[in-house]
Formats: sequence, structure tokens, C-alpha cells
Amino acid sequence: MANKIFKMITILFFLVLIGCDQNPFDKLYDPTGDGALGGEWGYWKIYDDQLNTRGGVMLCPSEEHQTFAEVTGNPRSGTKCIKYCYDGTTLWDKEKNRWDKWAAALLIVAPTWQEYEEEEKNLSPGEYKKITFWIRGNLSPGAKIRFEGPGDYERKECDFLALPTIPNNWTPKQIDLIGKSELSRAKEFFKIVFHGGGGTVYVDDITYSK
Ligand SMILES: [Ca+2]
Repeated sequence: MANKIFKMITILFFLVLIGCDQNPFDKLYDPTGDGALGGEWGYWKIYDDQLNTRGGVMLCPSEEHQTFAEVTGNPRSGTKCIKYCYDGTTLWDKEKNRWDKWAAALLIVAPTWQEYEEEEKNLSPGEYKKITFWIRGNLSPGAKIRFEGPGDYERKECDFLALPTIPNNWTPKQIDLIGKSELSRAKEFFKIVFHGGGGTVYVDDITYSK
């Protein structure tokens, strides 16, 4: 009888655990609860089958002519990956005051784009040296793609990886964090930028590591 009760309590405990709103695995990725890991971790998967940053996604220069979604077809790992498309239409760039062919999806530290200006995070305790990720997809003629760490690319304050093509099959890529990105005041975790035209890129397993 005691054995039966023990079993029931164990099952109940398990049901309570899986019924929680917060994914218990979140703690593995984000023990501080604010989206920044301490020094002894030095490894942080910011996207696997979900965004583990507690931050949001911001589309630039506007949300027109581009889509950012999680999809289930042929992910690199698990059940989902990111799919980001831009149709290559010329868009109005408010900051530069001109029409231009570019679009960007930003994984930001703020929960929403409205809070983007106010929010920043100190990622330096993680002592991160690179951002690794997997991609597949295609680019339209004349288009290029760039993957960026935190910071401002135009001001040359941003570590990045620029590519003239996107491989058809899942391929590992890496941004070396060589010090252009100021990790102590990050406003974004990761950025995908199309320029000169459009395309489709699938991204999975984005990881900060030592
Ligand atoms: Ca995945």
C-alpha cells in the first residue's frame, strides 16, 4: 500500500512539473532569469526549438515584404527552426532617408521592439568567443546575406559574417567575437540581414560559446 501511495505521489509530482508554464529546461539555459549567463557557463543556446533569450524579435526597416517564423519542416535539430524571408522589394529606410533593398530580423534583448531603445544586457560574464549556428536556404540574384552579433554594423562596432550565397543543405557557420561587438552593453543577440535583394534562410541552433 505504501509503495502504491509513493508511486502515485511520484506521478502527481511529475504531472505538476510538466504542467508548469515555465519550461523547466529554461533554467539550464538561463539560470539568472534575465537572459544573461554567468562566467562559469560560457555556453548558451539562444535558439534550439525556441527562443531562450526572453527577448523578442524586431524586423527592420519595417515589417513589410518580409516574414519571420518558426517552422517544422526539416529543422537542423529537434522539431523546429527559424525561417526568414525577404522578397527583395525596395523599402524606405527612415534613418538613412532613402529607398534601399535591405531587410533585417533582430533577436533583441528587449521583450518587444517598443522597448528596444531602453534595454541592454551585459553578456561579458559569459566570456563568449563565438556565435555558432546552422543555415540553409537560397538567395535571389544580386542579394547577399550577413549575420551579426551585438552592435552597430554601420559604425564598424559589430562582429559579423557576410556571405554571397546560402548553402542548400544545413551547414554550420560562425561569427568570431573579436571585440567589435560590445558584449557588456548588448541590445541584440543575433541579427540576420539581407541586402541588395531577397531570399529565404532557415536558421537553427544559434549558440554563444567560449
Ligand atoms: Ca531546432
